[in-house]
Amino acid sequence: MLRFDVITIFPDFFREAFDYGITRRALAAGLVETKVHDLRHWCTDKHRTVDDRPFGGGDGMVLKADPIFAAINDITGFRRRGDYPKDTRVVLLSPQGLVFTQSLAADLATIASQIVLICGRYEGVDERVAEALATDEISIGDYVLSGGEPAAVVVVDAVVRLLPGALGSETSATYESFSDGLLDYPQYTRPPNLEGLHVPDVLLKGNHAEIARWRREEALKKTERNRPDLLKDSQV
Ligand code: 9D3
Repeated sequence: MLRFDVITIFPDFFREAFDYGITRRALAAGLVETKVHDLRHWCTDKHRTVDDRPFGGGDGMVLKADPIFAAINDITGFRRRGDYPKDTRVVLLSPQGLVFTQSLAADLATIASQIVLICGRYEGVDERVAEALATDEISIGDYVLSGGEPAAVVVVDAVVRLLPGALGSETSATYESFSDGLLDYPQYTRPPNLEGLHVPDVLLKGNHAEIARWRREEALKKTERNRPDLLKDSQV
């Protein structure tokens, strides 16, 4: 059983986030459990303040460290990164993190029994969270989000489908990249003629060797066009 704990100032964001597809089935099957925690629960002042002005000056506000330290202590039972057992991962979602990949998802699915996801916000999070609490600092890509919440949903989805017993874990025996390092070949289904848009003839003829050759060729073309970076480290 893998347990996810999400720490956020927008718990409502996750209301139905895990209620679909493989995540829903994995939850129903008891493979995973997800708990969403409102960071304000650990804010003790009258106004439940989650953020404050940056030391040294500058624009914007910084998410305070002390409520996050209290939350991690309550949720994990431990006070510092060095104290967790090795199957506990505390992930800070921030634009400064390592870019999330399939191999990092596989690492989390294999090693962890508890994954705590801390959602960043505002201009940033007090760096002591990265220094002393987080085992991992993860970004989901080079674009600006308004917070870590969408990233948390992405990480949960990518990890859950790799759990043994979740549909998806058997279809992707090779975690390392997308199957052979290429993008998928184009797929078609009925009807064979949609308003004059025809399914390629080769797929209708049933010559499996020719179909395999066509698919590989098309996957290569698409990868060259859309993701030339993938070709550099694939052996095709
Ligand atoms: C690098 C941008 N920062 C410059 C001052 C400001 C900033 C922008 C967006 C600070 C925090 C955020 C909120 N984003 C996340 O918390 C975040 C994120 C993202 O923006 N992109 C990709 N992955 C992630 S994971 C968390």
